[in-house]
Amino acid sequence: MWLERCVKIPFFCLVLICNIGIGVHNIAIGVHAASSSSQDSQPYRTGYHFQPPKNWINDPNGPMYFNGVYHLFYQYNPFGPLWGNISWGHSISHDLVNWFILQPALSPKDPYDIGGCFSGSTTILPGPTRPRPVILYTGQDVNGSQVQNIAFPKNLSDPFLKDWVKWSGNPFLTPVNDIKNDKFRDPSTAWKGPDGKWRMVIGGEINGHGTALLYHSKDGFNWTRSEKPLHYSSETSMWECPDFYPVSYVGINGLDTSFQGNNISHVLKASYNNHEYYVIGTYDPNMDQFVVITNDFKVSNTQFQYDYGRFYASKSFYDSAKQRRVAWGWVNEGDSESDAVNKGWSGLQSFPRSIWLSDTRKQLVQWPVKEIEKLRTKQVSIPNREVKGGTHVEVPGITASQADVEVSFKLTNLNGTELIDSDESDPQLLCTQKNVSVGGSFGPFGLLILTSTNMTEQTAVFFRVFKGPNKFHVLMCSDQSRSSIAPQVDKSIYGAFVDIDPLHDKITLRSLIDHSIVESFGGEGLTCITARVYPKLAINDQAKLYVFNYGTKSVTLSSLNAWSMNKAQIVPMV
Ligand code: DQQ
Repeated sequence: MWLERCVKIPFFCLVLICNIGIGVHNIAIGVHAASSSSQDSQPYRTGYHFQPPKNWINDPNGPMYFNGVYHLFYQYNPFGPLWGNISWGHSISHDLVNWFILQPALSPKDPYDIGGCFSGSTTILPGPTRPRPVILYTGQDVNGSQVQNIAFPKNLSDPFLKDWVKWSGNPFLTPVNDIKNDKFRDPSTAWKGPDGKWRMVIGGEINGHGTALLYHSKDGFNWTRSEKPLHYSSETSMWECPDFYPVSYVGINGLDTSFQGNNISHVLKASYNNHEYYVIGTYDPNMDQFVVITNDFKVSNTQFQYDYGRFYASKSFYDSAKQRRVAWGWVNEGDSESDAVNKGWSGLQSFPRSIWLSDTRKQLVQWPVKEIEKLRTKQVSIPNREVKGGTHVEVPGITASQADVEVSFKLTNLNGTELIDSDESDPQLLCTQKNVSVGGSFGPFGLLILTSTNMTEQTAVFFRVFKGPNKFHVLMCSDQSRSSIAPQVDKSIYGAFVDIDPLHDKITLRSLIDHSIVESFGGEGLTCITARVYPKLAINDQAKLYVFNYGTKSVTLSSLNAWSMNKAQIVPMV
C-alpha cells in the first residue's frame, strides 16, 4: 500500500515527499515527469516500458516478489549508454507497472567481479530465522574468467532491500576441467528437490555444445557439479541465461520453481543465436532427469521461441502474490552506437508477461500482466464489420504512438487460400518474401502501426493464411521494412506461425505500441514478436493506426478495442 500511495500522487513537482506510513520513513522521490518537450527531443523513449532515465541496460536479472515488493534487477552501465561497467541496476514496484529506481545493488569492485557483475538470478532461501533472498550471479574476475558469486541483503528489515552484501566466500565456483573460462555464466533460480537439496543450472558450452550445467547444494551457498548436465544440445553452441521451471496442466496459474507434483511439465529455456528458445519436458527430481517432449534445441525458425523478434536473455520468476509466473526479456536497439550516444541511453525491458502452458501442453502462452490495464485511458472500439480486400480503415482518436490494441478477425471460408508446398516452411523467410506490399488471398491483414500521415512510414503486423499439403497455416509477420525513412536503422522482417485453426478459431492480435517498441501477441499469446522502430515522421501525435486488409478476399473484423496509454511512473528514489 505504501508504494501505491507514493505512485498515485500526481507527478508535476520536482521532488515529492511521500509518507510511507511505516515507522518513521519518509521517501524523497526525485521526479522526472515526461514533459512534451522531452518527448519531442527524445521521440524513442518509451511511455510504459521499463527503462532508466539514461544509460545502458541489457538482461533482466533476478526478478522476485519479496515481502510485498516486486524487485527487478538488470544489467546496467551507470556511466554511459554503451555496454560496460556492468552492474546490477535495481528497481522496485508494487504493481510491475510503476517503478522506483534505487542505487545499483551490485557494482564491479571486487577481484572476482571487477570485469563486470554479469547475469544471474535470485532464490528465496529459508534463512536462519526468516526467509532471505540471495543473488547468484556471474562475475568476470581479474583474469577475465567467469566465476560464480553470491550476494544477500544487508538488512532484511529494509522493505526495499536497498543494500546488498557480497559473500565472503566468493567466488563459490570457478571454471575447471572441461569448462572454458569464458563459457560459464548466468546461474538460474535454484529449486529444491525431494531430498531437500537445492539445484540450479548455469549456462555453458561443453565440447562445443550448448549446455545447462547442473549443480547441487545443501545450503544454497556451497555447490557441487553433477556428473551429468540437466540438458545439452549438439546442434547449438553456448547457452546463456538458462531458466528452468514447472508449468501446470490446469489453468493459467504459475507454480513455484520448487513445486513437485502431478499434472505438470517443466520448461527449459536457453538463450543463443539472439533468441529465446524453449523446450517442454518431463522432469524427474529424484534422478534429476529431464526428458524433452517437444522438438529439442536447435537453431531454427520453427523451434519454439518466447518471441520471434527482438527479445533476449529473459528471466522468469514465480509471483506468489498473484500465483503466476512472470517473464521479462531484454529488447535491444536497432539503431547505431552513435545513436545510443546521442540519445544517452540504450535498451528496454519488455513489458512483463504472464507465462503458462497452452491447452495442447506443447507450447507456452504469454500475455502482458493484467496490471497494464491501469494505464489504459481513452478507448476506441470498432464493432463487427467486413474489411474488403485492398482497403484500410483508420482507428481514430487515440494516442497511436502510446497505445494498447486488441483486434480479432474471423474468416468464414478458406476457398482460394494461397498454397505452399511444404508444411515445414520457414516462416521468417515467408514473411520476408511476402512482405506487406505483396498481396495474397487471405492476407496480409492486420494493423498498420506507427504510420505517418502520408503512409510512407508504417510498421505492419499482419497475418496470412496458407494451405500446405496436410493443413492450413496461419503466418504472423512483423514487417519493419517501411518503419522509418531513416536509412541506417534496422528494418528486419520477423515471422512465425500461429498454431490455430483458421476456419474455427478467431485470429487475434494484441500490440503494445510504445514510441519505438511494438510488442505483438498473436493467437491469444501463442506467438509473440517484438520489434524496435525509429520513425522520423510517425512520432508522438503524428502517428496513426490503421486496420488493413491487402489480400483479395474479405475478412471479418470481429472486434477492435484500442486504448491510449498513460505514462508509467519510473522514477529514481533519492
Ligand atoms: N549478458 C550478460 C551475460 C549474459 C549475456 C552480460 C546475455 O551474463 O550471458 O551483460 O545477454
